[in-house]
Amino acid sequence: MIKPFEAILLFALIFVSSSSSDFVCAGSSTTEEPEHQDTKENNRQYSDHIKVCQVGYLVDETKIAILTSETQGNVVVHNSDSDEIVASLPVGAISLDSDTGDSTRVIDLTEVSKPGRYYLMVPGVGRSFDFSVGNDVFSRTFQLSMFFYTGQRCGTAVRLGGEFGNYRHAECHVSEAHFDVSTGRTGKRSLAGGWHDAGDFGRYSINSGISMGTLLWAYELNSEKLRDVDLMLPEKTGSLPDMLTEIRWNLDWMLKMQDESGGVWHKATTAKFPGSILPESDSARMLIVGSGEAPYLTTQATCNLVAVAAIAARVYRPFDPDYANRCLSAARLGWAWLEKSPDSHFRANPKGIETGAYEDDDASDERLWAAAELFRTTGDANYHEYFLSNFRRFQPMFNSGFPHEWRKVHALALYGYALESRKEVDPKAQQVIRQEALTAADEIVARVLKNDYRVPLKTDNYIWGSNALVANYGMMLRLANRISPKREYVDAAQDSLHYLLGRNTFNTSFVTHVGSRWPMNPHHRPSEADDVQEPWPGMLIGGPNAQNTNDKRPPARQWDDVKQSFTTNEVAINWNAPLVFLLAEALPNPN
Ligand code: 9MR
Ligand code: ZN
Repeated sequence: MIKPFEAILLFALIFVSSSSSDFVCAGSSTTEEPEHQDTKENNRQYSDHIKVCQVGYLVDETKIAILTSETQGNVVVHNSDSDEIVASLPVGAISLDSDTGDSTRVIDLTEVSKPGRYYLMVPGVGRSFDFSVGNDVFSRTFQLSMFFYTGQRCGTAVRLGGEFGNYRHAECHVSEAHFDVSTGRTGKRSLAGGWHDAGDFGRYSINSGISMGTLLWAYELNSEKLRDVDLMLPEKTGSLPDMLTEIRWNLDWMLKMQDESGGVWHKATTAKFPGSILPESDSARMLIVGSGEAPYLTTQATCNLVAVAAIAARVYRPFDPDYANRCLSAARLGWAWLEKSPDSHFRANPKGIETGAYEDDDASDERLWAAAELFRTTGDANYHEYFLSNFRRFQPMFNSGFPHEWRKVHALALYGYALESRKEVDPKAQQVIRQEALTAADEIVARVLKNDYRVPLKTDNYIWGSNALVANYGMMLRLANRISPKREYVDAAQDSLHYLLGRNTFNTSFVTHVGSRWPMNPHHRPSEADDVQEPWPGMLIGGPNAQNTNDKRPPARQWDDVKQSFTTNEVAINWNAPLVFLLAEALPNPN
Protein backbone atom coordinates (compact mmCIF):
# COMPACT_ATOMS: atom_id res chain seq x y z
CA MET A 1 0.00 0.00 0.00
CA ILE A 2 1.01 3.61 -0.27
CA LYS A 3 3.77 4.81 1.99
CA PRO A 4 4.08 8.42 3.16
CA PHE A 5 6.91 9.34 0.82
CA GLU A 6 4.95 7.85 -2.08
CA ALA A 7 1.91 9.87 -1.08
CA ILE A 8 3.93 13.05 -1.30
CA LEU A 9 5.27 12.09 -4.70
CA LEU A 10 1.80 11.22 -5.90
CA PHE A 11 0.44 14.51 -4.73
CA ALA A 12 3.20 16.36 -6.54
CA LEU A 13 2.50 14.30 -9.58
CA ILE A 14 -1.15 15.12 -9.77
CA PHE A 15 -0.31 18.76 -9.45
CA VAL A 16 2.05 18.43 -12.40
CA SER A 17 -0.26 16.36 -14.54
CA SER A 18 -3.39 18.39 -13.97
CA SER A 19 -1.59 21.49 -15.12
CA SER A 20 -0.36 19.85 -18.28
CA SER A 21 -2.43 18.96 -21.26
CA ASP A 22 -0.03 16.87 -23.25
CA PHE A 23 -2.24 13.95 -24.01
CA VAL A 24 -0.52 13.19 -27.26
CA CYS A 25 -1.96 11.03 -29.94
CA ALA A 26 0.11 8.75 -32.04
CA GLY A 27 -2.86 8.06 -34.25
CA SER A 28 -3.58 10.35 -37.12
CA SER A 29 -6.76 11.93 -36.04
CA THR A 30 -7.35 12.63 -32.41
CA THR A 31 -7.11 15.51 -30.01
CA GLU A 32 -7.03 15.66 -26.24
CA GLU A 33 -10.76 16.24 -25.81
CA PRO A 34 -12.61 13.33 -27.35
CA GLU A 35 -15.95 15.17 -27.56
CA HIS A 36 -14.54 17.87 -29.79
CA GLN A 37 -13.78 15.47 -32.56
CA ASP A 38 -17.30 14.33 -33.16
CA THR A 39 -18.87 16.29 -35.95
CA LYS A 40 -22.46 16.07 -37.05
CA GLU A 41 -21.76 16.93 -40.69
CA ASN A 42 -18.72 14.90 -41.33
CA ASN A 43 -19.43 11.48 -40.02
CA ARG A 44 -16.15 10.18 -41.38
CA GLN A 45 -14.39 11.76 -38.41
CA TYR A 46 -12.92 9.40 -35.86
CA SER A 47 -14.81 9.39 -32.62
CA ASP A 48 -13.48 8.39 -29.23
CA HIS A 49 -17.00 7.27 -28.41
CA ILE A 50 -16.50 4.11 -30.47
CA LYS A 51 -14.00 1.84 -28.79
CA VAL A 52 -12.63 -1.18 -30.62
CA CYS A 53 -9.64 -3.41 -30.08
CA GLN A 54 -7.19 -1.51 -32.27
CA VAL A 55 -5.33 -4.69 -33.20
CA GLY A 56 -8.29 -6.91 -33.85
CA TYR A 57 -10.21 -10.06 -33.16
CA LEU A 58 -9.76 -13.76 -33.83
CA VAL A 59 -12.11 -15.24 -36.43
CA ASP A 60 -14.04 -17.40 -33.98
CA GLU A 61 -14.25 -15.25 -30.91
CA THR A 62 -17.10 -13.15 -29.57
CA LYS A 63 -16.23 -9.69 -30.92
CA ILE A 64 -17.38 -6.70 -28.93
CA ALA A 65 -16.98 -2.96 -29.48
CA ILE A 66 -18.23 -0.34 -27.03
CA LEU A 67 -20.19 2.81 -27.84
CA THR A 68 -20.32 5.64 -25.32
CA SER A 69 -22.83 7.89 -27.00
CA GLU A 70 -26.33 7.93 -28.47
CA THR A 71 -26.76 6.76 -32.03
CA GLN A 72 -29.39 7.53 -34.65
CA GLY A 73 -29.36 4.09 -36.19
CA ASN A 74 -27.53 0.86 -36.74
CA VAL A 75 -23.76 0.63 -36.65
CA VAL A 76 -22.37 0.02 -40.12
CA VAL A 77 -19.28 -2.14 -40.59
CA HIS A 78 -17.07 -1.22 -43.54
CA ASN A 79 -14.15 -2.95 -45.14
CA SER A 80 -11.20 -0.58 -44.70
CA ASP A 81 -9.68 -1.24 -48.12
CA SER A 82 -12.79 -1.01 -50.26
CA ASP A 83 -15.08 1.00 -47.94
CA GLU A 84 -17.69 -1.58 -48.83
CA ILE A 85 -20.43 -2.20 -46.27
CA VAL A 86 -20.21 -5.68 -44.80
CA ALA A 87 -22.77 -5.55 -41.99
CA SER A 88 -25.32 -3.37 -40.24
CA LEU A 89 -25.64 -4.02 -36.53
CA PRO A 90 -27.99 -2.92 -33.76
CA VAL A 91 -26.56 -1.56 -30.52
CA GLY A 92 -27.33 -2.88 -27.06
CA ALA A 93 -29.14 -1.15 -24.20
CA ILE A 94 -27.49 1.69 -22.33
CA SER A 95 -25.66 0.89 -19.10
CA LEU A 96 -23.73 3.03 -16.61
CA ASP A 97 -20.22 1.78 -15.85
CA SER A 98 -19.35 3.15 -12.44
CA ASP A 99 -15.60 2.40 -12.65
CA THR A 100 -15.22 4.76 -15.61
CA GLY A 101 -18.32 6.92 -15.28
CA ASP A 102 -19.15 6.07 -18.91
CA SER A 103 -22.58 5.30 -20.33
CA THR A 104 -21.95 2.32 -22.56
CA ARG A 105 -23.70 0.26 -25.21
CA VAL A 106 -22.44 -3.01 -26.62
CA ILE A 107 -21.89 -3.45 -30.35
CA ASP A 108 -21.69 -7.17 -31.08
CA LEU A 109 -19.48 -7.75 -34.13
CA THR A 110 -19.28 -11.50 -33.82
CA GLU A 111 -20.85 -12.08 -37.23
CA VAL A 112 -17.96 -10.25 -38.91
CA SER A 113 -15.75 -13.29 -39.32
CA LYS A 114 -14.21 -12.98 -42.75
CA PRO A 115 -10.52 -12.14 -42.36
CA GLY A 116 -9.89 -8.52 -43.28
CA ARG A 117 -9.54 -5.00 -42.02
CA TYR A 118 -12.61 -3.04 -40.97
CA TYR A 119 -13.97 0.06 -39.31
CA LEU A 120 -17.31 1.02 -37.81
CA MET A 121 -19.48 3.99 -38.75
CA VAL A 122 -21.98 5.13 -36.14
CA PRO A 123 -24.66 7.52 -37.49
CA GLY A 124 -24.33 10.94 -35.91
CA VAL A 125 -21.18 9.93 -34.06
CA GLY A 126 -18.37 9.10 -36.45
CA ARG A 127 -15.99 6.33 -37.33
CA SER A 128 -13.92 3.97 -35.23
CA PHE A 129 -10.26 3.19 -35.55
CA ASP A 130 -9.51 0.30 -37.88
CA PHE A 131 -9.32 -3.24 -36.59
CA SER A 132 -8.50 -6.58 -38.16
CA VAL A 133 -10.26 -9.90 -38.09
CA GLY A 134 -8.12 -12.97 -38.64
CA ASN A 135 -6.25 -15.69 -36.85
CA ASP A 136 -2.82 -14.11 -37.13
CA VAL A 137 -3.79 -10.60 -36.08
CA PHE A 138 -1.64 -10.70 -32.93
CA SER A 139 1.66 -11.77 -34.52
CA ARG A 140 3.18 -8.30 -34.80
CA THR A 141 2.01 -7.31 -31.33
CA PHE A 142 3.63 -10.46 -29.96
CA GLN A 143 6.90 -9.61 -31.68
CA LEU A 144 6.86 -6.03 -30.35
CA SER A 145 6.01 -7.16 -26.83
CA MET A 146 9.22 -9.23 -26.92
CA PHE A 147 11.23 -6.38 -28.48
CA PHE A 148 10.61 -4.64 -25.19
CA TYR A 149 12.91 -7.11 -23.46
CA THR A 150 15.68 -6.65 -25.99
CA GLY A 151 15.44 -2.93 -25.32
CA GLN A 152 15.76 -3.55 -21.59
CA ARG A 153 19.08 -5.42 -21.97
CA CYS A 154 21.75 -4.25 -19.57
CA GLY A 155 25.49 -4.75 -19.90
CA THR A 156 25.57 -4.38 -23.65
CA ALA A 157 24.89 -1.91 -26.40
CA VAL A 158 21.36 -2.29 -27.74
CA ARG A 159 19.89 -1.54 -31.11
CA LEU A 160 16.44 -2.85 -31.97
CA GLY A 161 15.85 -4.67 -35.22
CA GLY A 162 13.75 -3.99 -38.29
CA GLU A 163 11.94 -0.68 -38.55
CA PHE A 164 13.02 0.15 -34.99
CA GLY A 165 16.74 0.55 -35.66
CA ASN A 166 16.67 4.13 -34.38
CA TYR A 167 16.02 2.85 -30.86
CA ARG A 168 19.45 2.28 -29.35
CA HIS A 169 21.66 2.77 -26.34
CA ALA A 170 25.36 2.19 -25.74
CA GLU A 171 26.87 -0.39 -23.41
CA CYS A 172 25.78 0.21 -19.81
CA HIS A 173 26.46 -0.93 -16.24
CA VAL A 174 29.43 -3.16 -17.00
CA SER A 175 31.77 -2.22 -14.19
CA GLU A 176 31.85 -4.54 -11.18
CA ALA A 177 29.17 -4.12 -8.53
CA HIS A 178 30.16 -3.28 -4.96
CA PHE A 179 28.80 -5.20 -1.99
CA ASP A 180 26.66 -2.75 -0.02
CA VAL A 181 26.94 -2.86 3.78
CA SER A 182 23.53 -4.56 3.80
CA THR A 183 25.23 -7.69 2.39
CA GLY A 184 27.62 -8.19 5.28
CA ARG A 185 30.37 -8.44 2.67
CA THR A 186 33.00 -6.23 1.20
CA GLY A 187 34.55 -6.16 -2.22
CA LYS A 188 33.16 -6.38 -5.71
CA ARG A 189 31.59 -8.86 -8.03
CA SER A 190 30.91 -8.96 -11.75
CA LEU A 191 27.19 -8.88 -12.39
CA ALA A 192 26.86 -7.52 -15.91
CA GLY A 193 23.80 -8.54 -17.88
CA GLY A 194 20.08 -8.95 -17.27
CA TRP A 195 17.22 -6.64 -18.10
CA HIS A 196 16.58 -3.21 -16.65
CA ASP A 197 13.48 -3.70 -14.52
CA ALA A 198 11.29 -0.93 -15.79
CA GLY A 199 11.62 2.78 -16.40
CA ASP A 200 14.56 2.57 -14.01
CA PHE A 201 17.79 0.61 -14.51
CA GLY A 202 17.56 -1.53 -11.38
CA ARG A 203 17.84 -5.30 -11.61
CA TYR A 204 15.80 -7.16 -9.02
CA SER A 205 15.74 -10.90 -8.34
CA ILE A 206 12.13 -10.87 -7.15
CA ASN A 207 10.67 -9.19 -10.18
CA SER A 208 12.86 -11.16 -12.53
CA GLY A 209 11.37 -14.29 -10.99
CA ILE A 210 7.72 -13.76 -11.89
CA SER A 211 8.63 -12.19 -15.23
CA MET A 212 10.82 -15.08 -16.28
CA GLY A 213 8.43 -17.71 -14.95
CA THR A 214 5.63 -16.20 -17.01
CA LEU A 215 7.73 -15.88 -20.16
CA LEU A 216 9.13 -19.39 -19.86
CA TRP A 217 5.64 -20.79 -19.36
CA ALA A 218 4.45 -18.84 -22.39
CA TYR A 219 7.16 -20.56 -24.40
CA GLU A 220 6.72 -23.99 -22.82
CA LEU A 221 2.98 -24.07 -23.45
CA ASN A 222 3.24 -22.65 -26.97
CA SER A 223 6.60 -23.93 -28.18
CA GLU A 224 5.27 -25.09 -31.55
CA LYS A 225 4.04 -21.60 -32.36
CA LEU A 226 6.99 -19.71 -30.92
CA ARG A 227 9.99 -21.76 -32.02
CA ASP A 228 10.42 -19.89 -35.29
CA VAL A 229 9.32 -16.39 -34.30
CA ASP A 230 11.96 -13.91 -35.45
CA LEU A 231 12.81 -11.28 -32.83
CA MET A 232 15.53 -9.66 -34.98
CA LEU A 233 18.10 -10.17 -32.25
CA PRO A 234 21.69 -9.04 -32.57
CA GLU A 235 22.95 -12.59 -31.94
CA LYS A 236 21.99 -16.08 -33.09
CA THR A 237 22.66 -18.83 -30.56
CA GLY A 238 22.79 -22.02 -32.64
CA SER A 239 19.37 -23.59 -32.96
CA LEU A 240 18.01 -21.79 -29.91
CA PRO A 241 14.69 -20.07 -30.70
CA ASP A 242 14.92 -16.27 -30.55
CA MET A 243 12.50 -16.08 -27.64
CA LEU A 244 14.73 -18.37 -25.57
CA THR A 245 17.81 -16.41 -26.61
CA GLU A 246 16.21 -13.25 -25.26
CA ILE A 247 15.07 -14.92 -22.05
CA ARG A 248 18.55 -16.36 -21.55
CA TRP A 249 19.93 -12.83 -21.42
CA ASN A 250 18.20 -12.31 -18.10
CA LEU A 251 18.62 -15.89 -16.92
CA ASP A 252 22.41 -15.61 -17.13
CA TRP A 253 22.20 -12.58 -14.90
CA MET A 254 19.89 -14.29 -12.41
CA LEU A 255 22.43 -17.10 -12.15
CA LYS A 256 25.13 -14.55 -11.36
CA MET A 257 23.04 -13.28 -8.46
CA GLN A 258 23.43 -16.66 -6.75
CA ASP A 259 26.08 -16.82 -4.07
CA GLU A 260 28.42 -19.83 -3.78
CA SER A 261 26.34 -20.93 -0.78
CA GLY A 262 23.27 -21.30 -3.02
CA GLY A 263 21.44 -18.28 -1.60
CA VAL A 264 20.57 -15.36 -3.88
CA TRP A 265 21.05 -11.60 -3.55
CA HIS A 266 17.98 -9.36 -3.58
CA LYS A 267 18.98 -6.71 -6.11
CA ALA A 268 21.67 -4.86 -8.04
CA THR A 269 20.95 -1.14 -8.25
CA THR A 270 22.52 2.22 -7.63
CA ALA A 271 21.64 3.81 -4.28
CA LYS A 272 19.11 6.23 -5.78
CA PHE A 273 17.12 6.35 -9.00
CA PRO A 274 18.98 8.26 -11.70
CA GLY A 275 17.46 11.22 -13.55
CA SER A 276 16.05 11.10 -17.09
CA ILE A 277 19.23 9.74 -18.67
CA LEU A 278 20.27 6.97 -21.01
CA PRO A 279 21.61 3.87 -19.25
CA GLU A 280 25.17 4.42 -20.46
CA SER A 281 25.17 7.81 -18.73
CA ASP A 282 24.31 6.28 -15.39
CA SER A 283 27.70 6.38 -13.73
CA ALA A 284 26.64 6.06 -10.09
CA ARG A 285 28.14 3.12 -8.24
CA MET A 286 26.37 -0.21 -8.83
CA LEU A 287 25.58 -1.97 -5.57
CA ILE A 288 24.67 -5.50 -4.58
CA VAL A 289 22.02 -5.04 -1.92
CA GLY A 290 21.23 -7.52 0.85
CA SER A 291 18.67 -7.76 3.64
CA GLY A 292 20.81 -5.98 6.23
CA GLU A 293 20.97 -8.93 8.65
CA ALA A 294 22.46 -12.43 8.52
CA PRO A 295 22.34 -14.36 6.27
CA TYR A 296 21.86 -11.24 4.06
CA LEU A 297 20.78 -13.38 1.09
CA THR A 298 17.01 -13.80 1.09
CA THR A 299 14.55 -16.66 0.94
CA GLN A 300 12.34 -14.96 -1.67
CA ALA A 301 15.21 -14.14 -4.01
CA THR A 302 16.50 -17.69 -3.72
CA CYS A 303 13.07 -19.24 -4.35
CA ASN A 304 12.60 -17.12 -7.44
CA LEU A 305 15.90 -18.28 -8.88
CA VAL A 306 15.13 -21.90 -7.99
CA ALA A 307 11.72 -21.84 -9.67
CA VAL A 308 12.94 -20.07 -12.80
CA ALA A 309 16.09 -22.19 -13.19
CA ALA A 310 14.03 -25.35 -12.71
CA ILE A 311 11.64 -24.35 -15.52
CA ALA A 312 14.58 -23.33 -17.67
CA ALA A 313 16.16 -26.76 -17.19
CA ARG A 314 13.10 -28.25 -18.92
CA VAL A 315 12.73 -25.63 -21.62
CA TYR A 316 16.39 -25.37 -22.71
CA ARG A 317 17.13 -29.12 -22.57
CA PRO A 318 16.24 -29.92 -26.21
CA PHE A 319 18.53 -27.14 -27.49
CA ASP A 320 21.37 -26.98 -25.01
CA PRO A 321 21.63 -29.83 -22.48
CA ASP A 322 24.74 -28.35 -20.85
CA TYR A 323 22.93 -25.12 -20.13
CA ALA A 324 19.90 -27.05 -18.88
CA ASN A 325 22.15 -28.98 -16.50
CA ARG A 326 23.72 -25.78 -15.28
CA CYS A 327 20.28 -24.36 -14.55
CA LEU A 328 19.20 -27.50 -12.77
CA SER A 329 22.33 -27.55 -10.59
CA ALA A 330 21.72 -23.92 -9.65
CA ALA A 331 18.12 -24.73 -8.75
CA ARG A 332 19.11 -27.73 -6.63
CA LEU A 333 21.85 -25.75 -4.91
CA GLY A 334 19.35 -23.01 -4.16
CA TRP A 335 16.90 -25.50 -2.69
CA ALA A 336 19.61 -26.98 -0.49
CA TRP A 337 20.26 -23.47 0.84
CA LEU A 338 16.53 -22.98 1.47
CA GLU A 339 16.30 -26.24 3.39
CA LYS A 340 19.01 -25.30 5.80
CA SER A 341 18.13 -21.61 6.15
CA PRO A 342 15.28 -20.18 8.20
CA ASP A 343 13.28 -17.49 6.40
CA SER A 344 15.27 -14.37 5.62
CA HIS A 345 13.27 -11.44 4.29
CA PHE A 346 13.98 -8.18 2.55
CA ARG A 347 11.49 -6.16 4.60
CA ALA A 348 12.49 -2.68 3.50
CA ASN A 349 15.31 -0.82 1.83
CA PRO A 350 18.40 -0.58 4.01
CA LYS A 351 19.67 2.84 4.99
CA GLY A 352 20.79 4.93 2.05
CA ILE A 353 19.08 2.81 -0.62
CA GLU A 354 16.03 4.28 -2.39
CA THR A 355 15.45 2.06 -5.41
CA GLY A 356 12.55 -0.40 -5.79
CA ALA A 357 12.12 -2.37 -2.59
CA TYR A 358 10.14 -5.44 -3.71
CA GLU A 359 9.74 -6.01 0.01
CA ASP A 360 7.98 -9.06 1.40
CA ASP A 361 7.81 -10.74 4.79
CA ASP A 362 6.17 -14.01 3.79
CA ALA A 363 8.12 -16.53 1.74
CA SER A 364 5.74 -19.48 2.00
CA ASP A 365 4.30 -18.86 -1.47
CA GLU A 366 7.74 -18.56 -3.06
CA ARG A 367 8.89 -21.76 -1.37
CA LEU A 368 5.86 -23.57 -2.76
CA TRP A 369 6.62 -22.36 -6.29
CA ALA A 370 10.26 -23.40 -6.04
CA ALA A 371 9.26 -26.88 -4.83
CA ALA A 372 6.59 -27.26 -7.49
CA GLU A 373 8.90 -26.41 -10.37
CA LEU A 374 11.74 -28.58 -9.07
CA PHE A 375 9.30 -31.45 -8.73
CA ARG A 376 7.94 -30.90 -12.24
CA THR A 377 11.45 -30.93 -13.68
CA THR A 378 12.92 -33.83 -11.72
CA GLY A 379 10.06 -35.89 -10.25
CA ASP A 380 12.07 -36.09 -7.02
CA ALA A 381 10.13 -37.15 -3.94
CA ASN A 382 11.77 -34.56 -1.72
CA TYR A 383 10.38 -31.56 -3.65
CA HIS A 384 7.07 -33.36 -4.13
CA GLU A 385 6.65 -33.96 -0.42
CA TYR A 386 7.25 -30.32 0.33
CA PHE A 387 4.58 -29.37 -2.17
CA LEU A 388 2.05 -31.93 -0.97
CA SER A 389 2.45 -31.07 2.69
CA ASN A 390 2.14 -27.34 2.12
CA PHE A 391 -0.19 -26.52 -0.76
CA ARG A 392 -3.38 -26.75 1.30
CA ARG A 393 -2.24 -23.80 3.40
CA PHE A 394 -3.14 -21.47 0.56
CA GLN A 395 -6.83 -20.73 0.90
CA PRO A 396 -8.39 -19.62 -1.29
CA MET A 397 -5.97 -21.18 -3.74
CA PHE A 398 -6.65 -18.79 -6.60
CA ASN A 399 -9.30 -16.25 -5.81
CA SER A 400 -7.86 -13.88 -3.26
CA GLY A 401 -9.46 -10.91 -5.00
CA PHE A 402 -6.21 -10.29 -6.88
CA PRO A 403 -4.33 -12.35 -9.45
CA HIS A 404 -0.78 -13.59 -8.84
CA GLU A 405 1.87 -10.85 -8.61
CA TRP A 406 5.53 -10.46 -7.67
CA ARG A 407 4.74 -10.64 -3.97
CA LYS A 408 2.31 -13.58 -4.13
CA VAL A 409 3.20 -16.47 -6.41
CA HIS A 410 1.55 -19.53 -4.85
CA ALA A 411 -0.96 -19.62 -7.73
CA LEU A 412 1.93 -20.26 -10.10
CA ALA A 413 2.95 -23.27 -8.01
CA LEU A 414 -0.62 -24.56 -8.06
CA TYR A 415 -1.19 -24.02 -11.78
CA GLY A 416 2.10 -25.74 -12.49
CA TYR A 417 1.02 -28.76 -10.48
CA ALA A 418 -2.43 -28.72 -12.07
CA LEU A 419 -0.88 -28.91 -15.54
CA GLU A 420 1.82 -31.44 -14.79
CA SER A 421 1.53 -34.77 -16.56
CA ARG A 422 4.40 -36.75 -15.10
CA LYS A 423 3.48 -40.05 -13.50
CA GLU A 424 4.53 -39.15 -9.95
CA VAL A 425 1.73 -36.59 -9.64
CA ASP A 426 -0.77 -37.27 -6.86
CA PRO A 427 -4.07 -37.48 -8.74
CA LYS A 428 -6.23 -36.49 -5.77
CA ALA A 429 -4.21 -33.39 -5.00
CA GLN A 430 -4.17 -32.48 -8.65
CA GLN A 431 -7.92 -32.92 -8.90
CA VAL A 432 -8.57 -30.60 -5.97
CA ILE A 433 -6.30 -27.92 -7.42
CA ARG A 434 -7.78 -28.21 -10.91
CA GLN A 435 -11.28 -27.85 -9.53
CA GLU A 436 -10.33 -24.70 -7.65
CA ALA A 437 -8.61 -23.26 -10.71
CA LEU A 438 -11.76 -23.78 -12.77
CA THR A 439 -14.00 -22.29 -10.09
CA ALA A 440 -11.76 -19.21 -9.97
CA ALA A 441 -11.90 -18.96 -13.77
CA ASP A 442 -15.69 -19.25 -13.76
CA GLU A 443 -15.83 -16.37 -11.30
CA ILE A 444 -13.59 -14.22 -13.49
CA VAL A 445 -15.72 -15.01 -16.55
CA ALA A 446 -18.88 -14.03 -14.70
CA ARG A 447 -17.28 -10.73 -13.70
CA VAL A 448 -16.05 -10.01 -17.22
CA LEU A 449 -19.51 -10.60 -18.68
CA LYS A 450 -21.05 -8.23 -16.15
CA ASN A 451 -18.50 -5.47 -16.72
CA ASP A 452 -19.38 -2.89 -19.39
CA TYR A 453 -15.86 -2.91 -20.83
CA ARG A 454 -15.48 -6.64 -20.20
CA VAL A 455 -12.54 -6.12 -17.92
CA PRO A 456 -11.85 -8.65 -15.16
CA LEU A 457 -10.91 -5.93 -12.65
CA LYS A 458 -12.94 -5.25 -9.54
CA THR A 459 -13.14 -1.65 -8.42
CA ASP A 460 -10.38 -2.19 -5.84
CA ASN A 461 -8.10 -3.71 -8.50
CA TYR A 462 -7.24 -0.31 -9.97
CA ILE A 463 -3.85 -0.19 -8.30
CA TRP A 464 -0.26 0.41 -9.40
CA GLY A 465 0.18 -1.67 -12.54
CA SER A 466 -3.55 -2.41 -12.98
CA ASN A 467 -2.95 -3.28 -16.61
CA ALA A 468 -0.82 -6.18 -15.44
CA LEU A 469 -3.70 -7.34 -13.25
CA VAL A 470 -5.88 -7.35 -16.35
CA ALA A 471 -3.27 -9.43 -18.17
CA ASN A 472 -2.71 -11.78 -15.24
CA TYR A 473 -6.44 -12.46 -14.88
CA GLY A 474 -6.39 -13.25 -18.60
CA MET A 475 -3.49 -15.60 -17.98
CA MET A 476 -5.51 -17.36 -15.26
CA LEU A 477 -8.27 -17.93 -17.81
CA ARG A 478 -5.86 -19.29 -20.38
CA LEU A 479 -4.38 -21.65 -17.78
CA ALA A 480 -7.87 -22.79 -16.81
CA ASN A 481 -8.52 -23.40 -20.48
CA ARG A 482 -5.46 -25.67 -20.54
CA ILE A 483 -6.91 -27.64 -17.63
CA SER A 484 -10.37 -27.91 -19.15
CA PRO A 485 -11.01 -26.16 -22.46
CA LYS A 486 -14.04 -23.89 -22.57
CA ARG A 487 -14.92 -21.22 -25.07
CA GLU A 488 -15.90 -18.79 -22.30
CA TYR A 489 -12.36 -18.91 -20.89
CA VAL A 490 -10.81 -18.05 -24.23
CA ASP A 491 -13.31 -15.29 -24.96
CA ALA A 492 -12.80 -13.68 -21.56
CA ALA A 493 -9.01 -13.98 -21.84
CA GLN A 494 -9.25 -12.26 -25.20
CA ASP A 495 -11.34 -9.56 -23.53
CA SER A 496 -8.29 -8.73 -21.40
CA LEU A 497 -6.24 -8.26 -24.56
CA HIS A 498 -8.92 -6.12 -26.16
CA TYR A 499 -9.06 -3.83 -23.15
CA LEU A 500 -5.28 -3.42 -23.17
CA LEU A 501 -5.22 -2.81 -26.92
CA GLY A 502 -7.77 -0.02 -27.10
CA ARG A 503 -11.24 -1.13 -26.08
CA ASN A 504 -11.18 1.01 -22.96
CA THR A 505 -12.48 4.35 -21.76
CA PHE A 506 -9.45 6.15 -23.25
CA ASN A 507 -9.91 4.61 -26.71
CA THR A 508 -6.15 4.09 -26.49
CA SER A 509 -3.94 1.04 -26.78
CA PHE A 510 -1.77 0.78 -23.66
CA VAL A 511 1.08 -0.79 -25.68
CA THR A 512 3.47 1.56 -27.47
CA HIS A 513 3.53 1.35 -31.28
CA VAL A 514 0.53 -1.00 -31.26
CA GLY A 515 -2.82 0.16 -32.60
CA SER A 516 -3.83 3.62 -33.82
CA ARG A 517 -3.19 5.58 -30.67
CA TRP A 518 -0.91 4.69 -27.77
CA PRO A 519 0.96 6.40 -24.93
CA MET A 520 3.57 8.86 -26.08
CA ASN A 521 5.14 9.61 -22.71
CA PRO A 522 5.82 6.44 -20.76
CA HIS A 523 7.90 6.74 -17.62
CA HIS A 524 10.89 5.01 -19.25
CA ARG A 525 14.29 6.65 -19.09
CA PRO A 526 15.57 5.54 -22.51
CA SER A 527 12.38 6.89 -24.13
CA GLU A 528 12.72 10.15 -22.21
CA ALA A 529 16.42 10.65 -22.84
CA ASP A 530 16.97 9.53 -26.42
CA ASP A 531 16.50 11.79 -29.43
CA VAL A 532 13.60 9.84 -30.90
CA GLN A 533 10.29 11.53 -30.21
CA GLU A 534 8.22 8.40 -29.98
CA PRO A 535 8.79 5.99 -27.08
CA TRP A 536 10.43 2.59 -27.46
CA PRO A 537 8.09 -0.07 -28.93
CA GLY A 538 6.11 -2.90 -27.41
CA MET A 539 5.82 -1.50 -23.89
CA LEU A 540 2.67 -2.03 -21.81
CA ILE A 541 2.25 0.91 -19.46
CA GLY A 542 1.01 0.44 -15.89
CA GLY A 543 -2.46 1.94 -16.39
CA PRO A 544 -5.11 3.51 -14.15
CA ASN A 545 -4.17 3.59 -10.48
CA ALA A 546 -6.72 4.81 -7.97
CA GLN A 547 -4.46 4.60 -4.92
CA ASN A 548 -4.07 8.35 -4.82
CA THR A 549 -6.92 9.59 -2.66
CA ASN A 550 -6.50 13.17 -3.91
CA ASP A 551 -7.55 12.15 -7.40
CA LYS A 552 -11.31 12.47 -7.65
CA ARG A 553 -11.73 10.91 -11.08
CA PRO A 554 -13.47 7.51 -11.32
CA PRO A 555 -10.93 4.75 -10.58
CA ALA A 556 -10.58 3.49 -14.15
CA ARG A 557 -9.95 7.05 -15.38
CA GLN A 558 -6.95 7.71 -13.15
CA TRP A 559 -4.26 7.43 -15.78
CA ASP A 560 -2.10 10.20 -17.25
CA ASP A 561 0.10 9.93 -20.31
CA VAL A 562 2.86 12.02 -18.77
CA LYS A 563 6.38 10.88 -18.14
CA GLN A 564 6.42 11.93 -14.48
CA SER A 565 3.57 9.56 -13.73
CA PHE A 566 5.53 6.53 -12.61
CA THR A 567 2.46 5.34 -10.71
CA THR A 568 0.34 5.07 -13.88
CA ASN A 569 2.58 5.36 -16.91
CA GLU A 570 5.71 3.34 -16.17
CA VAL A 571 6.59 0.08 -17.91
CA ALA A 572 8.00 -3.07 -16.27
CA ILE A 573 9.28 -6.53 -17.17
CA ASN A 574 6.64 -8.18 -14.97
CA TRP A 575 3.83 -6.27 -16.71
CA ASN A 576 4.84 -7.11 -20.25
CA ALA A 577 5.25 -10.79 -19.36
CA PRO A 578 1.55 -11.69 -18.99
CA LEU A 579 0.88 -9.63 -22.11
CA VAL A 580 3.39 -11.83 -23.94
CA PHE A 581 1.64 -14.86 -22.44
CA LEU A 582 -1.81 -13.78 -23.67
CA LEU A 583 -0.47 -12.96 -27.11
CA ALA A 584 1.37 -16.27 -27.38
CA GLU A 585 -1.85 -18.08 -26.55
CA ALA A 586 -3.70 -16.07 -29.21
CA LEU A 587 -1.24 -16.88 -32.02
CA PRO A 588 -2.35 -19.38 -34.64
CA ASN A 589 -1.08 -22.95 -34.57
CA PRO A 590 1.52 -23.59 -37.26
CA ASN A 591 0.24 -25.58 -40.22
O1 9MR B 1 5.23 -3.02 -9.51
C1 9MR B 1 5.54 -2.52 -8.21
C2 9MR B 1 4.25 -2.24 -7.48
O2 9MR B 1 3.55 -3.44 -7.25
C3 9MR B 1 4.53 -1.52 -6.17
O3 9MR B 1 3.31 -1.12 -5.59
C4 9MR B 1 5.41 -0.31 -6.43
C5 9MR B 1 5.78 0.44 -5.15
O4 9MR B 1 6.56 -0.35 -4.32
O5 9MR B 1 6.61 -0.71 -7.07
C6 9MR B 1 6.40 -1.28 -8.33
O6 9MR B 1 7.61 -1.69 -8.87
C7 9MR B 1 8.52 -0.68 -9.28
C8 9MR B 1 9.85 -1.01 -8.62
O7 9MR B 1 9.75 -0.80 -7.24
C9 9MR B 1 11.02 -0.24 -9.20
N1 9MR B 1 11.05 -0.34 -10.64
C10 9MR B 1 9.81 0.09 -11.26
C11 9MR B 1 8.67 -0.77 -10.80
C12 9MR B 1 7.36 -0.42 -11.53
O8 9MR B 1 6.85 0.82 -11.17
ZN1 ZN C 1 22.30 -1.21 -17.81
